[in-house]
Amino acid sequence: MRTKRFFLSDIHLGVGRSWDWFQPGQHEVPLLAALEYVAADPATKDVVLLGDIFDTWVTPVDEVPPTVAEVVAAHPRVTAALTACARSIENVFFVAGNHDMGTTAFDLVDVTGVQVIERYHAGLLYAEHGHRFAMFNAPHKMQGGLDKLPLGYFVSRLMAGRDDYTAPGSLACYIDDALETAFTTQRLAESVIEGLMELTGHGPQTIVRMRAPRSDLTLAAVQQKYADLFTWWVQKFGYWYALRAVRAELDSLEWFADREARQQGYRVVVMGHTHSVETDADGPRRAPARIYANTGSFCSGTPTLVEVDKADGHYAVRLHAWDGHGRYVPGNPRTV
Ligand SMILES: [Mn+2]
Repeated sequence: MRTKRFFLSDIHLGVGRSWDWFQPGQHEVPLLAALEYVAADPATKDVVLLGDIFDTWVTPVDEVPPTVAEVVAAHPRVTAALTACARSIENVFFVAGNHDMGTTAFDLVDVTGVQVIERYHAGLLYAEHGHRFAMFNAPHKMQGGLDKLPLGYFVSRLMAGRDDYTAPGSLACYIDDALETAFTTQRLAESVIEGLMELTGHGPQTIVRMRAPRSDLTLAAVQQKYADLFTWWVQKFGYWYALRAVRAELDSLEWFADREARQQGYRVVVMGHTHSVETDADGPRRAPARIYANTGSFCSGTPTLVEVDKADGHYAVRLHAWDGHGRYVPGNPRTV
């Protein structure tokens, strides 16, 4: 019986540039090993690529960022491993994150057998990347139109290439002050960009190069574009939700995962995005009502997979971590 679902996320494949978060020399072996590992397990039903698999964001402001198709072409071994995986199990699904926002089946035409879906549901198991809950990375819907790039996109462009920018939360130490100011002035986006301009030596007239059909724009225009970000979230979701959405940038998506579980009745919610691996069970000890698991990342020293085994009406959730010596080691399951 095929009852296991494996989730992995935040690979951040690039096109082989020095600023890419995925460095093939360091990260390709564990990634290929993970795909073989899940494909070889006779109980694997689905593998879910849970977003930020391809990175079209982390590119310095004076370079034009790559497309998903260019990223795919730069990784023939990964593409082959995904194709092989899709052949040996029932389904390989792709759910877009923020760094690969807008990826379609057409972009993945060369990754045979990978199915693009918006969100993953299997009974009371639910998974998505999770960026829509984080204020800087949620698709930007304030001004309508097709351009949904959030403020976080420009944060990535400004921070690309810095040694201290290795994960979404790593800007926390720079924007703390900006956030404090923001809560009194409500000029969140302006303060964040201002803080990052100071840090990176850029000014309001610095131009961010974009790929057509998008137009290049200045950082002053970026500040203008997102000026009402915090106010818009407060109007749409309320003040406390908006505050949580800022905290989600620095911390965890747990509050949102629990909220989804409560409102929709899910037993298990899996998300990625934060790069911090987590399994959190709520409810009475030994019999938690629900579990939130986070897949961590594949562009770090310890790549991690989340497995959810759905059998006999129960869900067993466990992490599998790379041991640094060629193997994945399963952790103890939590059952709900
Ligand atoms: Mn993400």
